[in-house]
Amino acid sequence: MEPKGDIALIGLAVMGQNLILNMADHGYTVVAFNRTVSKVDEFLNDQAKGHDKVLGAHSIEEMVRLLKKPRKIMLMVKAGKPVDEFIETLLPHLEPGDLIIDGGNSHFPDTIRRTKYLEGKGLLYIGTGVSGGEEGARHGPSIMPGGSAKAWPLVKDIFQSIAAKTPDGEPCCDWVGDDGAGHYVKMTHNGIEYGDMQLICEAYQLMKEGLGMSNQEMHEAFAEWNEGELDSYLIEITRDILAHQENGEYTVDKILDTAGQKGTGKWTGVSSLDLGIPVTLIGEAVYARCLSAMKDERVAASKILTGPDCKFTGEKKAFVEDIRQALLASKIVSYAQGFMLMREASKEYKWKLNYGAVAMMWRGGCIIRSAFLGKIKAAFDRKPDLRNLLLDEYFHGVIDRCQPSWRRVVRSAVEMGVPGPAFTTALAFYDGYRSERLPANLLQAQRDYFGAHTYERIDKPRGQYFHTNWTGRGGTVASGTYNA
Ligand code: NBP
Repeated sequence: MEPKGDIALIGLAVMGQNLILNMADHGYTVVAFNRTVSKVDEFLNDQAKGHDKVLGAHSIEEMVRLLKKPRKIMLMVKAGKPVDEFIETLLPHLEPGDLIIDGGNSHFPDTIRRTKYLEGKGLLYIGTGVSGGEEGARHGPSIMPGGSAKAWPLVKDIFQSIAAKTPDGEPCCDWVGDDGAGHYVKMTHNGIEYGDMQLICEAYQLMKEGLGMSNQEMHEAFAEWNEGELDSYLIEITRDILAHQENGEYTVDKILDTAGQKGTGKWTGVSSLDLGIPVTLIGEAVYARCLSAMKDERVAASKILTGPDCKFTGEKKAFVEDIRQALLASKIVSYAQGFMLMREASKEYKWKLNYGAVAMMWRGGCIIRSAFLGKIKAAFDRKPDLRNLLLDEYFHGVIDRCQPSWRRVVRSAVEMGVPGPAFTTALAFYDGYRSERLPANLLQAQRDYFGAHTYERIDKPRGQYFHTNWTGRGGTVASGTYNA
């Protein structure tokens, strides 16, 4: 029998099933396979029933036989060991030029390693971020592929046709770069998602505890915000969550305040530390989840530790507008930090990332989709080598406008004792980034004092290092371990 399959997909959980149906809707014949083989028939007889473009395979051999050459096999399985195990299982059945795609949330160093490994065997490899959850997978995800550049023409049409589209009709999918670039961009996307969610939660806590607003009032505020500059998926779902009731009670009030996490935010923070880029807002967002998870300790501490006895006395409506502007300004800082991180990673891993294309891929289909990303795309269109988003005329105009509100919100939060780590760190970063001079002169003096680590001088060329015998007791020998 003539092989008919355009692509195979392994992993029939929520993401895999929905991607298969999405591909089939776009005219591609997809071969479905799963480790637990019984799930293949369950899928064919349930969600895929009546779809003649979905073929089931009950073994790897059958799956490979059903595929046109060069074979394209996409894994949508749990990230980590299952991906390596499936690669090893597939290898004996493939020929040079065949392509394995990993669409799970793999850590980018794994993708770098796997690309090298499979290219060494004459095969092609793609590690791609797929965002948007179940709904995105079914009706149009954001897809961020990287890996073997030669593999892109093999899947470009499939990926771009199933991807979400921007309001201008552009697919939210483009080639990101070599080896781990796609998974790096997806990781950064998830980190930014952590930051956006934390900012919304801080706005919520300020409204609820600082202003004493009801869920209905907050629902209305978020509904209004979603009509303007903050128009985004996360603001929209927050609006709906706040209004949701079960048995006459608000659902959100019944949910335990301990956040979970799967690690992509942490990976972003670790990478930022590795690369020396201050991605402070995502870092705070990860730590805020960690602090929330210490529920028992917080409950005990709440009975002992005290805060200020300060109530909000100003005009409530005006302060809600201040919070909106603080959120917008902080969000700009968070995205600026995320793009700073990708710029450094691009340099470190030699990826040549296209930042405008990244903003476009995030414009639709994914969790951080927003009108705001259209503005980022426009900023990189204006100046593809833009050093920092904060320096773009549109964004620094917005920050100028929002700054008084942003500072009022941070000050009020501190005065009322309502935690606002993301709002606060964003403002501190902004003030640091715009400072011509920081107190690191004193820090360098301290390092030289106790460790003879040397320092550079403002009255000498960069690259010359000096040591002072601060106490008169030390010698003139500088530390040889100094690493400028
Ligand atoms: P899961 O992450 O829950 O993975 C389920 C699939 O992995 C099943 O097909 C399962 O096979 C297979 N699997 C497991 Br579990 N252990 C395996 C092993 N040791 N060897 C081989 N296969 C194994 O599914 P998902 O939520 O659809 O996510 C798939 C990927 O997409 C993940 O990497 C996830 O991080 C990523 N992702 C998920 C979302 C989302 O919203 N859920 C969004 C974006 C990306 P079995 O049926 O035999 O147990």
